[in-house]
Amino acid sequence: YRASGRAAAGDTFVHLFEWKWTDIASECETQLGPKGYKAVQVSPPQEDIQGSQWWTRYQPVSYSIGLSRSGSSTEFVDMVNRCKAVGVGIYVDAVINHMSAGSGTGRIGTVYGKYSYPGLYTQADFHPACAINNYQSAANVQDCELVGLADLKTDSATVQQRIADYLLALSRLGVAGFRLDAAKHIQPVELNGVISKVNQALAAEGRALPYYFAEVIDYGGEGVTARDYFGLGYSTAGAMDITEFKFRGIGDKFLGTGGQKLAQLNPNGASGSQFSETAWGLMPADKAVVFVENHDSQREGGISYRDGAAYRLAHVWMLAQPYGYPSVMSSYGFDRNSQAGRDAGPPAPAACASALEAASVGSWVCEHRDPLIANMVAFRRAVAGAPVANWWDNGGNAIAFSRGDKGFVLINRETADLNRSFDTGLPAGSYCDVLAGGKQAGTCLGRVVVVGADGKASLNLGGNAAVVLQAGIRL
Ligand code: LM2
Ligand code: CA
Repeated sequence: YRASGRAAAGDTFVHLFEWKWTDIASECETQLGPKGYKAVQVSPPQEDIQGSQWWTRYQPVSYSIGLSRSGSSTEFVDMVNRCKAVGVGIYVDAVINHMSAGSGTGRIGTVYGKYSYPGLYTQADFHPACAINNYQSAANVQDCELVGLADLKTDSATVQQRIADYLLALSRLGVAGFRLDAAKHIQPVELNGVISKVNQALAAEGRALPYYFAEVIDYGGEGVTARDYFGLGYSTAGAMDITEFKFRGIGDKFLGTGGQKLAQLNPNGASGSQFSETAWGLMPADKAVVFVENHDSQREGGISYRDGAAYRLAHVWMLAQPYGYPSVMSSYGFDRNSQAGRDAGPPAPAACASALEAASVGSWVCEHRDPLIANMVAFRRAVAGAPVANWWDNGGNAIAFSRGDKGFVLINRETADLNRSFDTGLPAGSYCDVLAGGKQAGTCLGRVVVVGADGKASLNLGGNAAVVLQAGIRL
């Protein structure tokens, strides 16, 4: 059996954070399919606690997808089908480690208490109450309560089956994969129990198996490591992937935090100043889901749409280099300087901001539509498998490299212009800048770059800009 949502080298997915199902369906048809995005991670669809904050969705009170802030179950199914029809899978954010922190009435009317969810879980299905307060202890992290959320007794076969039933129901609707929320807080063997139950049932029905990626935050120095989760999901199908949070360190190069610079992304650079799996202690490339930011980090002060050029260029680089399965975050504007601002839920449906920098509180940013991000999705697929070659840097914040003889990337994060000749690795020709939209009706939409018979091209590029060339996209 093949995992239907599993990524091939060169794939990219997008996280449409808090988007409505109906809007995602049309986004698949008008933007994501045409640009080549493999899948969309959607916000948790199950019934949650009431409230206007975005994070209510991380407090389940039942596994009904009848009506969430993103829409109805009918709209959900329509989204799955319409996206699938244009080649875009849906990845559901599966909140399966815990339920709510308190008591009340859920968004669809479920009357719940902490540890008591009618028809689903009773007190016996939860770990005894204790707070997560010691990240050196795997037992504390996995069997106690994360910010007071009722922690499911995931060692119990009945609990595993209940969770599996939720994932099965979604899989049968055509969902292509799952982000396993807070996976670090579930023991690996227990997570494997859940996945095996899902995969075995789907295999028996002759259905494709979902793609899984576990959210395991591992920056080092804790009792639970990402490595603990390697090999999970092998029981019936391919492996499960894992979020590689250390990759986020690349954001500091683009922001110039503490004097960091792009030249340090040279995979063959001087020891202690290079980007490589070993130097950074990253997990193997075929397991890693990578991202510049996620919905948590953008609220914790990390790089985001506000950073404009640095954010765009970080994405050009993430999508141009070969490591990992990249995820692009798509956000709405929020005030990061107040708790209420950071907690604020999504704005009413409206158009995307005209540019990242133009996004304001209460508007949708739509990072995934930015030309420097969206136009890299097809490039990544086109150069898949080709190694990084022809590296050049200025020792500072200008870098260039090729992907074998399939593509060439120049990023100038300096403020000054860059004017010199580059080894592009490409065959001779007149190439169209991919970031400007490539070629249409026989003409380049942006600049034309002439590559000589020696593979060299003279380029004059302004500050905070990039040029990307792709084999085949030429006059
Ligand atoms: C995650 N990954 O492991 C999500 O990426 C993250 O966004 C979730 O936290 C978390 N795990 C739980 O699924 C978010 C949010 C928290 C929020 C929780 C639960 O970042 O701030 O906690 O969802 O809704 C909120 C309050 C917190 C309170 C808690 C319980 O912010 O102050 O703690 O609810 O009432 C007492
Ligand atoms: Ca747990």
